[in-house]
Amino acid sequence: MKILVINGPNLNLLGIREPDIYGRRTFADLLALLADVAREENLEVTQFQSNHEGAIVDKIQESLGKIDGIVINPAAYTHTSVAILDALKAVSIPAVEVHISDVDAREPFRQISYPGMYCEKTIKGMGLEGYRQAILYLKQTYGKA
Ligand code: CA2
Repeated sequence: MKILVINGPNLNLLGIREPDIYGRRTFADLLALLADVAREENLEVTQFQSNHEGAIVDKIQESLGKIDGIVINPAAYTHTSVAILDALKAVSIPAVEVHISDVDAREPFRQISYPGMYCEKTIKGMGLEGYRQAILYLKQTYGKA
């Protein structure tokens, strides 16, 4: 099973600033976690991070026919991007949204998610472990027995 993990703007800075909100684990730690899950669960997991909305839309479009499940943390684009929502709808690949922080406990503007309107599930406030949970959900729901 092929899973694509997409990370939006500034997530490459994880661990460098705002540890009170996003924790002390770095982006490199996230990549290591994804590699561990892939090995343990016998999955092909690829990761794409971009600070550009159009690049994320392009990546979702390119996934058609190649990827079985998408895990997406759209970061700030969560709260603004109809384009990412439309791309997810267009390819119709099962998707799970992840947020490292508990967005519901933060500013009101973080409580709307456009990509989340397509995603089957949203995991929030679990730190980097949320990515593991999202991948396991996709494997359990869509992986071959
Ligand atoms: O909690 C999450 O995962 C978020 O998607 C993170 C986004 C934020 O805009 C969303 O509301 C919730 C921000 C990612 C920025 O990450 C940084 C990491 C280190 C230092 C500064 C920003």
